[in-house]
Amino acid sequence: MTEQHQHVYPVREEFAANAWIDNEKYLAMYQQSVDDPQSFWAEQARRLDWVKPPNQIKNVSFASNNVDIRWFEDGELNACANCLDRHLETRGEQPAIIWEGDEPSDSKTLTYRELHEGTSRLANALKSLGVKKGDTVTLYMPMIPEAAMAMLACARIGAIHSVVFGGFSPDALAQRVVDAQSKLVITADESVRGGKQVPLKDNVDSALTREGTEVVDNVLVVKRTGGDIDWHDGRDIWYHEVVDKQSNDCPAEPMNAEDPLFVLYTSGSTGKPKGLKHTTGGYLLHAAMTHQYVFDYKDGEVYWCSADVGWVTGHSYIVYGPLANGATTLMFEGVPSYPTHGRLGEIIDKHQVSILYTSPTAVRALMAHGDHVMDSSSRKSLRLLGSVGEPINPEAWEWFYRVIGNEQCPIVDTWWQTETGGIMISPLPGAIDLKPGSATRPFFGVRPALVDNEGHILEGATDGNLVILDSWPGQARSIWNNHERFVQTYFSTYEGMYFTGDGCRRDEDGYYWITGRVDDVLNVSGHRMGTAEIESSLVAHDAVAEAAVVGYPHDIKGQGIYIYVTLTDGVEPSDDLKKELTQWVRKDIGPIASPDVIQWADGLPKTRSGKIMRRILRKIAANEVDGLGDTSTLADPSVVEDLIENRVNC
Ligand code: 6R9
Repeated sequence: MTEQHQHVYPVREEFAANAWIDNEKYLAMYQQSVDDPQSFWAEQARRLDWVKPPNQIKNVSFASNNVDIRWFEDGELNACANCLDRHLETRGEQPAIIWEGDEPSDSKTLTYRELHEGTSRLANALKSLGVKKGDTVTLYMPMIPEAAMAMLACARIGAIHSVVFGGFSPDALAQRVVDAQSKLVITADESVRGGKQVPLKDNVDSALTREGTEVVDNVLVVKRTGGDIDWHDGRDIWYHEVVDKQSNDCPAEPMNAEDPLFVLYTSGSTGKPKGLKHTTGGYLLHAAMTHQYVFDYKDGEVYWCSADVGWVTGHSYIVYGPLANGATTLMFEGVPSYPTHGRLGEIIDKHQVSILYTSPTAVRALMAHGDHVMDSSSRKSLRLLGSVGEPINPEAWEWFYRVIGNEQCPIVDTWWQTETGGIMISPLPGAIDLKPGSATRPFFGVRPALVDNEGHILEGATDGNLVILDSWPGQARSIWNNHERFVQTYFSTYEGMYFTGDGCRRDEDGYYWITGRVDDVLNVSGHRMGTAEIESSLVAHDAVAEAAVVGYPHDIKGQGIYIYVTLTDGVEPSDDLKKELTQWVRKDIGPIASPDVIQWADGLPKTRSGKIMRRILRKIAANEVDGLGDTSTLADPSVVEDLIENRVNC
């Protein structure tokens, strides 16, 4: 860390004076939340509308022989009613969703009343198609209001949504449909991003030829572009045809607080993607409360989270958190670089956005074009900025602050995970002084700790593995159909603690600095990917005998994907083969998994027991070949020289 990055940005007095939470309040509330979680959360739970208010607040075991997480377990509520119905009386005519299309000329606003009506109609349509409480529905959709409506309509009738990011391939989609056993898929003919069409319906068609997908009875198709698509009579149904004829009256199903709200797939260090199971009461409370306090959201403000609903950030901070708070949430269909790199700022001006929540990779992509990319907008409406998805390097933080925020807006660097449901470590902007690059301090009820590799808790300023010592309401309860894997992945590394998979440093002020994954998970442009997933895709190709995937530092994406490939005997390396393997992975997993670099390797560095030493491969990819460390345990140390010699510059 160089001198310039030690810069501290103190909370501004005028900000603190108007903020929900100032420093004094933060300290008092934090203390109460960890000293007496039962009473703290009993009180906080009142921010939701309960059909039956809970008496049981927290009932949790992190013991590896009995991981059991329950919050508000005797309470009943409906997440959709909390996001829509309860606002109708006071803010029925207020914009709930401002939608900005891919083309700047294309935007529209849905009031709470309109969103409620559309959602209720869709909920009735789902019922008419035989979707029942407890069924799963897979969503593979563009960033259009129907995506939010589909999530909420599921919640309304007690169905469990599984949103699959629209950039995933047919195979990846099929895998998730089969794992969740969805009888219904909701999609669109095409999505539009950056002026290009993405054939969502075609992808669904091809996904549904895969083994196991016979479970799908119907595909509901939103007409987004009117593009040419194939039609399977009896299976495919136009969204507007079935939704328009429904009544707009659909009573919200009372759900137990611990009934699942959604499943969301994410990558791990091993095996297939896992479906994290989130439940209703605790998740919604955590999403709503963090949205209000971390973004210091005030009534009437326009708030914009630029994530996709296919990721957890979109779930918690485009849909559930903001809508539970009666906020106006902006939903953007396109990309920040289309039609020009000024688009992000232009959207902020056009809709008078107060709060912008985006990713370091988006900031770095703009930064690469120089300060003038922001010249087409004033961004005077902005009051607060947020960052999520990966560590934000201090240079990008400073640029975000200076150029996008005109040196007027605090930045909340929010650390959390699909598994945590909502924000865990982040500044509260009226309470915590900022240090560029640090996610700073824990949110209410969150007890982070750093442990060494043996699980001993480390005190004071130190580096370590980040764990969370006690449960919080938004925590995932399990992995879909695989509780054992849930226990294995998160609760068996360090007994009695939730292991995040992240490395972290705590400084002398007790600030947390996330240093990145300590497992075999890559974070490319804020997207999580397991190295094992990409490797197993590659070795399925006839030309590939063996493959090892590592991340390397990438200026814009944070991490790039570097692949070492050993070819099958007799196969000749060539640029065409590199292209073919790149296409192979894109097709298998999706464009987000595209390799950045492929290096041919005659052999891979392995221990005598056959384990690939990724540490060495990571160093070579990063061009840190002087610090390779001990290579004496390798079965054949000579492969390392060969790899260094043939390193691909990146
Ligand atoms: C919300 C989300 C989770 C992983 C997480 C960590 C990284 C997220 C971060 C951050 C540093 C931040 N991460 N936010 N690292 N600073 N502010 O991104 O969920 O897709 O599950 O990724 O992302 O490594 O473990 P998810």
